[in-house]
Amino acid sequence: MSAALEQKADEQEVELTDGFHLVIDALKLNGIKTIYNVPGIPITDLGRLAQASGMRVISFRHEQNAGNAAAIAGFLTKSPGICLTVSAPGFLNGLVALANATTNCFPMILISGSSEREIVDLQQGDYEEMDQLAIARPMCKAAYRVLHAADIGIGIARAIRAAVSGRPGGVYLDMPAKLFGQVIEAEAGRRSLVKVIDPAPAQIPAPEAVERALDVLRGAKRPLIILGKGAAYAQADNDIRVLIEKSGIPYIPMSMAKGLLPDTHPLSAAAARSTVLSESDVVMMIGARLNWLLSHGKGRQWGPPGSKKFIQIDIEPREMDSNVEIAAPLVGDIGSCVAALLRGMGNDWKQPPAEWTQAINTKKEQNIARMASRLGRNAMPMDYHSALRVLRDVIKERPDAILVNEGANTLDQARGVIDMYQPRKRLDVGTWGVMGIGMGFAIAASVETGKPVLAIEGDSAFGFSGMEVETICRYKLPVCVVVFNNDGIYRGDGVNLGGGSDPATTMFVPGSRYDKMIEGFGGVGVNVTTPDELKRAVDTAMDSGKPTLINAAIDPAAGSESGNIGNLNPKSALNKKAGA
Ligand code: OXT
Ligand code: ADP
Ligand code: MG
Repeated sequence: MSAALEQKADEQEVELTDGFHLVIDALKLNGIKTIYNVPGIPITDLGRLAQASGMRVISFRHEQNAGNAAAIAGFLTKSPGICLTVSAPGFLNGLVALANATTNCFPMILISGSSEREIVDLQQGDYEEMDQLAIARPMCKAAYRVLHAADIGIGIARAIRAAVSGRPGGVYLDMPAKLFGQVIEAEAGRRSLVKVIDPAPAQIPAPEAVERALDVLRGAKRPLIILGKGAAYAQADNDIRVLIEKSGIPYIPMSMAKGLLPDTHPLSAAAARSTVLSESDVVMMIGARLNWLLSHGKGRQWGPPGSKKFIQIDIEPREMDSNVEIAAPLVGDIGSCVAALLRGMGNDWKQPPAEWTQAINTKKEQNIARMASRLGRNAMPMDYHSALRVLRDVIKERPDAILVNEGANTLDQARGVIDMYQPRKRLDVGTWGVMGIGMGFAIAASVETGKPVLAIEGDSAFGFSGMEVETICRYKLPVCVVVFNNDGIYRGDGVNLGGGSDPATTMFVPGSRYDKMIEGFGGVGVNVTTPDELKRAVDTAMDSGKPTLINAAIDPAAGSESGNIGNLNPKSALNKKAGA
């Protein structure tokens, strides 16, 4: 505090505030109710004071998990999730989540305390010294530093607007330690705060772009709609459903768009994925990018070159033509674009030819029958399908539960087997296929929605964030974690090609008991070896709402290398021992 301000405060009893309180006031003014953090220098008091002010502050064991929690909170609510970390190492731990949020178009703000600018810039070796702003900048949508308490309001306003407007993403806000202790007059502080008006303004599509898209759609004989997680994020659920049903166009949901319409919807072509991708003549993407998950819109999967026209609805103009030519770019927010399409369709829309929908139904029936026969087998030890059959039933019986899912086989098989019935109920590894989102996503899903959470985790995937079961127990969250324990990454029967006594690189301790972990924190641990035991244990957990971890023993030989994306896994042609 300056000497002059101190004297004035003493003499006139002027009310004062400081950096800590201004950050909290600025967040609260903008409707932010929760902070996901790991305490430490210089932000310990920020978390404490935020809790004292009535905010919910969830303290994690590792910043990456706090960051993942903030990111998925952003996806679920359309308001930026806040992650708070200490300087250098804490900041770096949070950075993976910030970069992942940006890649997935989830709005979040990483607020990190940092060391003193004067010392950092001269590289004089401050406590946890690092030029965090420079490091964060290429990893996120925007990065700002606040040096003066009077700028905190504007700094947080800029961060919020940057996170949620246009294509959502991650924002970094650097707050040097000294900032928190800066004292100013409370009235000046109040005046400096900014309530962001209309943080994510509607982006209305151009009428001619809407007409162009409708023209291409009208000309289609074999149309297809692809719903991506942008469509789930947009919360235009009803209009999207009406668009699909009124147009009669079959659709496939990308993984996190499952449930936008119930997966059992007659127009879902998810079970005829290859057929619709290769044989469609017009494809309309709604909030889905033509990235690796869609083979970049070209190649064998998409049928002969030139056999398709693409329509793309996206808020980001530069997404258009990023991989293939987009015949009808529809730039705008999904809510506005879908509403405009619905208005333009009129009342005499012609549904796609019956041959197209019949061909899809035939393929669907074949794949569903194939899946049914795999689900019907009662393998012992359990394989993925026998375990997933009962978890499919759990979600059918409890459609408002949130499903978190990561792993390789555990991810790919669960995505196909478990039908989702409501929007934004399936949260998974997203665009990067990143392991480690599990417990952070589960915690935030529970905190933000109050709904029960079922996390289906590969044993490797779980290991990336497993320590957070303590956090789940500490906050008594209704989270049931099922670890698909096949003793390793992809499979549990790897061999050491060198012949030594070390285990193979992809192996874990065989027969591990992950259920024991949660018992140490007062949660419920259950070990299961049959589908019946698994169903009983999950039902009990979901009924009780008690933190539970179920160790489900899966046949170590049941999985395949890299799950469904083995084609992306390079193999050495010289490695004869690996059978290449
Ligand atoms: O149409 P056709 O005939 O082709 O059939 C398709 C559908 O029509 C049909 N289908 C159905 N049939 C009947 N009924 C229904 N309901 C139905 N639904 C669909 O099924 C087929 C297939 O359909 P699908 O699944 O839709 O289509 P497909 O072809 O698979 O789709 C392509 C993709 C690309 C869209 C899809 O595969 C996809 O979304 N994939 C995502 C894959 C992904 O992201 N994987 C995670 C990354 S793998 C790897 O990187 C791992 N690592 C390395 C690592 C990572 N990732 N991160 C970090 C920080 N460090 C390291 C690690 C360590 S995974 C991993 C751990 C793995 O071990 P775990 O122990 O955790 O897990 P386990 O493997 O279980 O041991
Ligand atoms: P998926 O992995 O499900 O295919 P992606 O993450 O690749 O989905 O794509 C999501 C797309 O949605 C991004 O290109 C993003 O710009 C877009 N998007 C996100 N929110 C909106 C919105 N409200 N309106 C329009 N587009 C959006
Ligand atoms: Mg495994």
